[in-house]
Amino acid sequence: MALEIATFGGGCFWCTEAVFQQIRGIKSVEPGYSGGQVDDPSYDQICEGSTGHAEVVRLIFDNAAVSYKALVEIFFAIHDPTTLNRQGSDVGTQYRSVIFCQSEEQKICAAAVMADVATKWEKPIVTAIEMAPMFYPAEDYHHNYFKMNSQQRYCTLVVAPKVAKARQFFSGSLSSR
Ligand code: MHO
Repeated sequence: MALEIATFGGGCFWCTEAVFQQIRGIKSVEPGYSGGQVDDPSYDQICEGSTGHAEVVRLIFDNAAVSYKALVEIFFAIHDPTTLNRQGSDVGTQYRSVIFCQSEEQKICAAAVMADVATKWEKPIVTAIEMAPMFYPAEDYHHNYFKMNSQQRYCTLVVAPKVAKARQFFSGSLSSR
């Protein structure tokens, strides 16, 4: 077993956290901010949209149990990679589609999956693939947000359908936890 890090920005991190928490082989999912120019940003600053940071999740996974390629495939399946700085009604650079890589190998793998995914979309894919910059963990109340706030409106309307879709598409990869 070797632990590896993967970082994805696919819109609101309440969604991406809840999805990746379902997947076998992922040891931890941490929501946070990355890719901007402000040190230790707060959620309020992120919401203003001028920090340059994206909402991301940083995963620690066992690459003997789940491959990086499989995680990139899940990432592309659970968000819309064709809408620039936007996921549904969430608009702003904090919602951009981005893969922050730890190594040249991850970059090559992410680019290969993206090229494959591109054949399935009519519109061009706008996902950025970059080397991972500094990661800032989000405030505690964003951790396990969907689990803790499943009745909140955004959770029932936006997060729950994404989790359900992921459970359906990736039923073979679900964690038993
Ligand atoms: N539009 C949503 C986004 C939440 S997400 C953590 C809200 O403001 O509730 O950016």
